[in-house]
Amino acid sequence: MKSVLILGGDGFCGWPTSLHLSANGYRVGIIDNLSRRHIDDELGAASLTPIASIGQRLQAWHGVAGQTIDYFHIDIANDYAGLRDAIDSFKPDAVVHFAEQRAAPYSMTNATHKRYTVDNNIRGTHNLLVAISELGRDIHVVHLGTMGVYGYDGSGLEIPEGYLDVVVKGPNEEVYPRSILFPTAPGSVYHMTKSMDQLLFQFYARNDELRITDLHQGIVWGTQTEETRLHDDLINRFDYDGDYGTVLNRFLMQAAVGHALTVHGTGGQTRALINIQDTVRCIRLAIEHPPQRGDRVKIFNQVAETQRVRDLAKTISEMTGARIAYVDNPRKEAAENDLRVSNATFRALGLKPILLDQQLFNETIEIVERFKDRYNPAVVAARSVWTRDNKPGVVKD
Ligand code: NAD
Ligand code: USQ
Repeated sequence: MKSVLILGGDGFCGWPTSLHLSANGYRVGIIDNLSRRHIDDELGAASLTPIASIGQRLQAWHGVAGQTIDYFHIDIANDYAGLRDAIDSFKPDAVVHFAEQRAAPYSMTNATHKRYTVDNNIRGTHNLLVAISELGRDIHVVHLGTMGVYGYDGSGLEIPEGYLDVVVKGPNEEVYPRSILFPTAPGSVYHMTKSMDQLLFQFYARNDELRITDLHQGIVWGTQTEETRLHDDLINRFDYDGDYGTVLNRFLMQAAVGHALTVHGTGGQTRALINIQDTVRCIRLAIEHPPQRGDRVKIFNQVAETQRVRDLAKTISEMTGARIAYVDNPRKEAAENDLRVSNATFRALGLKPILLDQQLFNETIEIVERFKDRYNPAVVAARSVWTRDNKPGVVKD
């Protein structure tokens, strides 16, 4: 039986991934310091779905699946010895690393959040790599990166999977072909930490021959997966607040409670999306297709499709009758962009991506309807601004 440690296994992507792997014959352990639950308290926001404590979650899983998932309460950024000892005792074949501060708006609010995001994300990633290197173990690291490392504008180019093949001309017309990391263009402090992670991976793959896969994932939407549906205590989190709520889930939530859909600026931003059910499938595929020792970092784009924000709003508005509000854009980002992204690797591995679909929208809206008495209108507006010139994304009338 293969063993997998899931760092950040209490979070939105990590929890359903832990259950999916446990359901499919893996021995699973979770490391999480529950910092996301503390950030909920700090922001006065909570998942719309009532999430059980980590203890109740694990007990419920044992009840429905008969499987045990081990839990280690460790801060991977600040407790190096704890992390190393957990890896040493659990002896995983693979580690999936989700344990980072992942909200771009949260990372841009103020100096404290900027510093926390960099300290937490970079130290956590580096501690993981050093621990594996110090232990001398051959463990496959699967990391969740983001589409945002590329920026979102290929200017007609289909964004490749991590590397760009270039030819540099010398002074005497000689040519030097190279394969380089796609130049990064992060749009927030959070996205910048994912760009910096890439260099840490490149170094440890070369120097220590660690086997590393970096998954550049698009915006995740949806809530439940096959496994989280099995018991109310397994329910996944659903964020809709101005910091952690992502665009499509926010729009679905806003439609269900009668709030106008908050399109930032013109809504001309084009982004990549993926359903949470596909996230968990992709992680399993990545674990099952590791690089060899000495290989360069494998980079896959974990996306299903691209969509323009105003088109998402239009689709949901036509489906539900919700009003669209074009609000000030709190972010410094291109008002309009085109985006084409290759997802050739996951397709070749057999992924048939879930595309935006009315039935799945309805399922998400049903979840929202079920828990809408927990909805807190005070946390909906996006108040974190990228620069002094930006204004919060507040609906004015
Ligand atoms: P999340 O905030 O729900 O989960 C992250 C988990 O990591 C939380 O449970 C948190 O407590 C834990 N964590 C954070 N710092 C930690 C530390 N120092 N030590 C131990 N645990 C720590 O986020 P998510 O939406 O599940 O995202 C998971 C990963 O996937 C992130 O790295 C994110 O960048 C990436 N990702 C997410 C999306 C998305 O739309 N949600 C899209 C692309 C990439
Ligand atoms: N947006 C709106 N209205 C809203 C919320 C967002 O118009 O109410 C716009 C934003 O301005 C942005 C786009 O929608 O142009 C996407 O915003 P988002 O909050 O859905 O996503 P983002 O901040 O990019 O971050 C999310 C996750 C992050 C992950 C990233 C993948 O929080 O962890 O890395 O998606 S990606 O965007 O592909 O880089």
